Amino acid sequence: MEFTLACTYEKMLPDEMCDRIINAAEQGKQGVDMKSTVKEATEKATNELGKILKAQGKGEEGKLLQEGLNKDYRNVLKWDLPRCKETEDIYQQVIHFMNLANKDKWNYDIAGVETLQVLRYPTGGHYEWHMDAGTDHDEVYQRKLSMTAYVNSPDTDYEGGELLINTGHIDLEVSGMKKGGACFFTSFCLHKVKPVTKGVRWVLVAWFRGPPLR
Ligand SMILES: O=C(O)CCC(=O)C(=O)O
Repeated sequence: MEFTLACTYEKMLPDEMCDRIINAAEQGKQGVDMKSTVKEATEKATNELGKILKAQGKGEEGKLLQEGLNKDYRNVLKWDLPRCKETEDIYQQVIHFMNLANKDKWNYDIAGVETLQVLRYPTGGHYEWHMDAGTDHDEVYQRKLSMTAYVNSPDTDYEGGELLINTGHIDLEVSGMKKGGACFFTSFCLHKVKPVTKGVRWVLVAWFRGPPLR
């Protein structure tokens, strides 16, 4: 994609890594818990449960439950993919490509990557317009670059679920992506994911941080 706000790579992750990422998420307790609980509980009960989990020190699980309630805005399940021995090769690959993209397009000062996340969009799953930068109060390191990596096949595994990036005057559709491909974009772009109309969309997402822009 020839555009200064975004940059794509046809193949960032080998198929074996893509499959490992989905398997890790499918076996991950957090996402499974959220899926079943949100489906079965009423909104009020789920909200209460979220508060209880937070009070028990399970803040992240509580937050996930409460976020999961707002399905009009974001209907997706998420899992963290913590950095460890088993995932280090995935982190290295992502960081390597981020460095290529950054050198090619932005030359931002990047200090590190947040914990990678795996997202599962079911049929009907979507994510409304939002911006990744400026969503927290970390004044030391700000989000500068965002990434979506396609870990299943947009061609054969699902329909819809297109990533759109707003350029200020058009909504740029990230098209032609294959399993293992990746799109990097500046974290201050508004972006959204259109509803998945058939199948399930799996992606790996990342945010890269660095000192404030000057
Ligand atoms: O699913 C995607 O491609 C983008 C996800 C996203 O926008 C986010 O997690 O902030």
